[in-house]
Amino acid sequence: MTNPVSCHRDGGVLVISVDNPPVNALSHAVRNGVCDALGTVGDSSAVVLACAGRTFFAGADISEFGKPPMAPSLPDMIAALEDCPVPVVAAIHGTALGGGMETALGCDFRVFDAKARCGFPEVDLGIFPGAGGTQRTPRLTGLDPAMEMCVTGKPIDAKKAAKIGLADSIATEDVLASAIEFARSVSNKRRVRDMDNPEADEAASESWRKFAMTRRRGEHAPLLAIEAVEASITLDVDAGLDKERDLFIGLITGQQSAAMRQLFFAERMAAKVNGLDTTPKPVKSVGVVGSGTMGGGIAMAFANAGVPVTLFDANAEALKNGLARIAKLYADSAAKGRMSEADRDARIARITPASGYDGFADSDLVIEAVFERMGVKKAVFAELDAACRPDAILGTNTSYLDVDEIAASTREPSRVLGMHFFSPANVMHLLEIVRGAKTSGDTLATALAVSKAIKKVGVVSGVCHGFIGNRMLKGYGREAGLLMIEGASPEAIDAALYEFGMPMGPMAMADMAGLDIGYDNRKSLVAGEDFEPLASAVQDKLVEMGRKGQKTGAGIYKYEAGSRVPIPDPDVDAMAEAVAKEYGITRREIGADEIVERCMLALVNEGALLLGEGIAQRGSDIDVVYANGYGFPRWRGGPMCYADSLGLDHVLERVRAYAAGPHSKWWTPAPLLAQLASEGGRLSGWSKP
Ligand code: 3H9
Repeated sequence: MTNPVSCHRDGGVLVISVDNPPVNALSHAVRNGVCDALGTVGDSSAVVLACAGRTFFAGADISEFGKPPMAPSLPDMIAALEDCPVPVVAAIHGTALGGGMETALGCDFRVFDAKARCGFPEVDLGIFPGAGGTQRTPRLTGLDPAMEMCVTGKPIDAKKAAKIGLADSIATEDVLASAIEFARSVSNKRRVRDMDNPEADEAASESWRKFAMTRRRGEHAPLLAIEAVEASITLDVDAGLDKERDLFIGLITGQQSAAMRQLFFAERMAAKVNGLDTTPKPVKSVGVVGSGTMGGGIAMAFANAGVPVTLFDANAEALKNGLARIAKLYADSAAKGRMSEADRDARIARITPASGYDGFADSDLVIEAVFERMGVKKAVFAELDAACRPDAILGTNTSYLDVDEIAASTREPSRVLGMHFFSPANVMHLLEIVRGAKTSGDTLATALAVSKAIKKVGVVSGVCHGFIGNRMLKGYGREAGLLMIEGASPEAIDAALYEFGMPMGPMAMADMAGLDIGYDNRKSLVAGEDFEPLASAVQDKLVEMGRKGQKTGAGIYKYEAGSRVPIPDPDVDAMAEAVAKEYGITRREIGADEIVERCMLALVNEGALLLGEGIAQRGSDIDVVYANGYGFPRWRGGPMCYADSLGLDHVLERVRAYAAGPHSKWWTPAPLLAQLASEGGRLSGWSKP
């Protein structure tokens, strides 16, 4: 294996250069190479540590976690940088993340490229900076910025890094040349470990604890990160590092981090499709049909990524309103300081209205986001087929409908596929890419590349009603509806699933989405075959009474004018009781455990069915869909990973127990679940052979 670390001298400065593509992860060979290179300092006056390629170190090598440790460890390498007899300067470009930033903190000085960013994203992997970041950062920045970086995981830019003391200099031109020049100008070491302890900051501790408990509810790492940073106030560096190590080991060996690390790799794996080796086509301009909430959000997602968008709506008034809504959303973001006014104007200017389908004549990709009715969609695709270039790709944003039937309304179905965005489309990270029977490899590869370009996680699904996410949701909603009839109150159902880690329970979610959506959808399905009518009996009555959810001020819950806070309604309990009586069901006390088990196992069994049918390529793809599109707690890894953590034997036994109960027809165990349970396999690790 070639050594990823090389050295050369520039005058009296030893330049240690690391080249470990793609992101210079600090793998064993890198750590070893850097330690060896430090042994060659000789009479050099200073050392510069730099990386080749697109970025400074992106952190510890996550693929080494869980394997036997190999010396030198990352803390050993950082100690070697500190022990180097001459000053060491880090030349930072791209992103210095996690262990990469901790390495930079082991250097005496840090020179940042003007576009470089740094941060501690470890919380997103269920851990915190475990190579000194929690002890060295607050010594440079004080408590509050250190906690912010460790708890939010959000990277900061070079300017902010300089402001809080992490960057000593910002290079406007070549960062390596600037770092070498900087190294020549310093003669003494300035180790962060030798700096004073930071002062206590009760207000910062309290406010970051509050943040961790609300915004990262259920996660262990953010709270322990605060505890580790607080240790830097009183402990000397070595004792602080020991404390950091103890807490870190507890996290890295725990279930939460295992689940979140699995999700990290699953998100990158999702973009890979077996047997797909075509080059994506360039997409330089995009068209969107429909300027409602979805269409507007999709247009913004592209405008945010710098891609010009043509927006058309058959209703001129709706187009005007859509453009006004987009302008307001951008204006609000700029007013909150999330973007500059120039940036706001540039994004708005990227969206051009069109007065007809001929506006799409030059578009490389056109996405339809009109009313969810097959007839309407087919009419739009026939228009697009005629108006667009023959090589343009046509995507439908349908959430349920048959993509093959939509594609059949064009002359060339190979260029058609589903591109199912999640609302709000400019914010949500998931994009379900639905591959039709005739979708070509080019078309699919292009959609996957587009997804990455607009910073979404693309997951490929086959064609079925609701694709991966919404099809699985059917069973989840069915069990919630049945539980309500059988005796659980809506608020008890919501509380149980909220406690499990979902951002909101299924009842509150149905009210937010609008009860009429499910109602209309059921109209196109066969009761008893496609859905359980008993489960939606109360919702059907509510819709027929005009109670469609938040938007009408009442649904399963009531809402005060202008408020989204659900208020339990005894009338709804009475309705559930009446339905139970009508169907001869004796109501009973139902505990949180049963609520969670039934809703979750319904998701899991449907997920296993989807895998067996080849709709999803891998179990981990399903986890990516649920973590990014449905708020499934990332620290549980997704429904398939959760099922694995329960043990598939146990899951199968419980599914069989429900199959022996009153709703047996919905609980036939998925053949793949039975197979993997008997083989000792894992759903999240399963992929299509
Ligand atoms: C840590 O540092 C712990 C320490 O505090 C304590 C230790 C004791 N390791 O995302 P991309 C792979 S924890 C291994 O598509 P981009 C990735 O899987 C670490 N592999 O590129 C993918 O592989 P493939 C803290 C890694 O340009 C390829 O690189 N650091 C790592 O969109 C390209 O990745 C982080 O959490 C890694 N650390 O984004 C940073 N990072 O091609 C994690 C990436 O086979 N990384 N890979 O699918 C990122 O956030 C992004 O990768 C980055 C580039 C922003 C750097």
